Amino acid sequence: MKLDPSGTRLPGDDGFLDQFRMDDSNTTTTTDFGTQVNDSHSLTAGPNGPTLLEDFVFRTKMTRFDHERVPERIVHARGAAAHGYFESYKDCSDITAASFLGKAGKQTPIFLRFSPVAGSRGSADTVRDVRGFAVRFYTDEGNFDMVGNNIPVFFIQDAIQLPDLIHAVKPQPDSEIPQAQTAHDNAYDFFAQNPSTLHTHLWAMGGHGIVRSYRHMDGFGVHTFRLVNAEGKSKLVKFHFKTQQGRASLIWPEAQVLQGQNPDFHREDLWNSIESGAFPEWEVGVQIMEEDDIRKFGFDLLDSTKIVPEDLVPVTPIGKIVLNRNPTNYFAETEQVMYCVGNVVRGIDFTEDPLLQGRLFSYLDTQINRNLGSVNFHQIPINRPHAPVHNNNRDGGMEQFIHTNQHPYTFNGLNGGFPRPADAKNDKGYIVASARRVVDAHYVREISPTFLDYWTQSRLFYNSLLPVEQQMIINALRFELSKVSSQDVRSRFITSLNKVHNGLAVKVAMAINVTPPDPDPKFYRDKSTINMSWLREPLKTIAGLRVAILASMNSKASLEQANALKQELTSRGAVGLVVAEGFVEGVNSIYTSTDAVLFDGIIVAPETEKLFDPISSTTSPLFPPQRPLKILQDAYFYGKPVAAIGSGQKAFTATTPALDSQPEVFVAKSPSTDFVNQFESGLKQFKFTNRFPMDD
Ligand code: HDE
Repeated sequence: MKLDPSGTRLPGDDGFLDQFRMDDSNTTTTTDFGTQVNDSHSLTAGPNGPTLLEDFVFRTKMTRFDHERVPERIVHARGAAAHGYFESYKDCSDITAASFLGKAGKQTPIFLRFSPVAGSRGSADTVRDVRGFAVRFYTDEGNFDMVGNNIPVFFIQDAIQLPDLIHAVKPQPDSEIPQAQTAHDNAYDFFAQNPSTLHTHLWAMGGHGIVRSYRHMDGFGVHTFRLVNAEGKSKLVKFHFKTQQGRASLIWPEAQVLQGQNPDFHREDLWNSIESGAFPEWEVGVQIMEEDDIRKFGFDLLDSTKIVPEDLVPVTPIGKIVLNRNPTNYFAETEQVMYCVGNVVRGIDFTEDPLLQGRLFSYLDTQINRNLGSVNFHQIPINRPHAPVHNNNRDGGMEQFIHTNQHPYTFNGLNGGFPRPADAKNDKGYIVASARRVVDAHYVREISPTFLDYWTQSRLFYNSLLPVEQQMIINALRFELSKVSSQDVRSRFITSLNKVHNGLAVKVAMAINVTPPDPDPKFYRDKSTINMSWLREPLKTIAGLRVAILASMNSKASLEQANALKQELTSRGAVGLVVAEGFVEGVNSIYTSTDAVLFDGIIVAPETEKLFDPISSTTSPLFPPQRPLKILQDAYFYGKPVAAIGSGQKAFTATTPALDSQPEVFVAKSPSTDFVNQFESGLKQFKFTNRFPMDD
């Protein structure tokens, strides 16, 4: 149980999980069956003899260990999650009967799990991939799971293609190489053959595939859903979760180094932010459309490869989510949370999107596999609704309840007819059959003709980016395709890309030995829209951003000023860390284990000249050759804000190029408020993109 310092529960903590917590303080070890034992030594036939089969203490302990793992998720295996709450901004009963949206200020507990898609549980956080954004709302009328992503579109249009997509992006079947990457032949073969993948692929190649942290990305429901009010009137909606930290992404060279420097970078960021009280927030909103709008915008609202541009339909805010508590036990909560797209509550309904329809089957099915065949996964504490559960479902592996009703069938007369099917007279919060109508049509096994334009929105996305973001896509595709060995696959992919944008296709082609294609103008529509870019807006807050202050343990003044700066930055919400050659008082990190990628900004403290002198730093036994210089220089090339105080500015002359002659670096005689203000605005700008080379 996490309480705030005043001893009261944090918002969203209704105490539900407390009944399942196990506190071992001041206890003696027992077997699983309650017998007190000493389990630190096996039972052997004499001090040098074999272990005895009758040693139930050894056998049960080892058996439990042997069975500790359940199958990892087939996709989204790696993840990090946190508890928090949703707070409704207003009474939304005009559009939905959902009770958690029924009143301004109403709070509902949530559990939100973030996850890259392709890698296995032990893969690195900063791989290039889509990120899952799965929110469970424990509403007073049952669980609502919004199992979304950080990219608003998806690769395919029909769920039956998911096994193909995932087989293509997962590692090679024979060697299981490469891990958590799409930079290989199978993935690009699939992308080239399936143009529906283009739009999502471009989002992933832009910064949205290598986010700075889970806190710095948006979430999307992706499909069009329905909201239904108490009168049964429905609207079509797209769900949005807009980060209140601001959008920020890494660039590929730093993301790659981070995979080695700190494979848990995102996990740690989320954990530390919450522990430090910098609770991440997202504004929840919906784009609201009428039932008749399904094909009004020139594309099909049931096609998950399409966004609804926000300049056509703005997002209406309906509430916010806040994450304020870390899990107590990773396995019991983050690993065992089992989201189901089919978990909806009254007031929320599905659409006929064929991707969504297939997901309604898959999640429930996969949870049964993950729960080792048991259908009772919903009885695990993290999966239990906080609303009461009564029905005639019975038994199955690991059943937790002792049902007293001896007449578990509907309709029974012998148990008073209970549990009674919900009805309009007695129950206000029950789901009725949707008012949807089925169109009279023949069975077909084909994609809807209204889904067939794969290029207009891919180009819309590309057109809506800043030139520097377009360059990131070019660089990303050059990198990815350089790992594809089949010349056929490379050519086919370029042919497909050329239908999005000739300039893009040509620039990628020239790096990978494919003949640059001629334009294919019949596909090109030159529109752009808003909110596609992650670089246009500065960050809203510097909370949780990491700043290294490079100091020297051999100078008192250096450490003093570094610590003064650290304090000032920390008071503004950032994480200031003083780095020096070795650990003395006032040092948080040492050069030998520090790298530019671990920080969002760098400041050089005074009296550090010797560290940056190429000769002495090459010879220092306290850190790898030239490490302080490399940190400064790399940070500059990664586009991070860099600064120097007083004589620390001498470090700027040691770099190539010499940073003292570069615009956009911060210098000051002393760590004045003015200086910190400027540096803070540099952190909010996040990336100084003038430093990134461009094709033209
Ligand atoms: Fe998933 N997806 N998916 N997916 N998905 C799973 O369910 C599936 C899709 C998403 O943190 C699996 O519990 C199908 C879209 C997230 O636990 C599985 C299709 C979106 C998570 C599955 C899709 C998602 C999953 C694997 C149709 C964004 C992790 C383990 C093409 C809107 C949830 C599991 C967590 C997980 C199936 C496509 C998001 C196999 C059939 C589109 C965030 O059931």
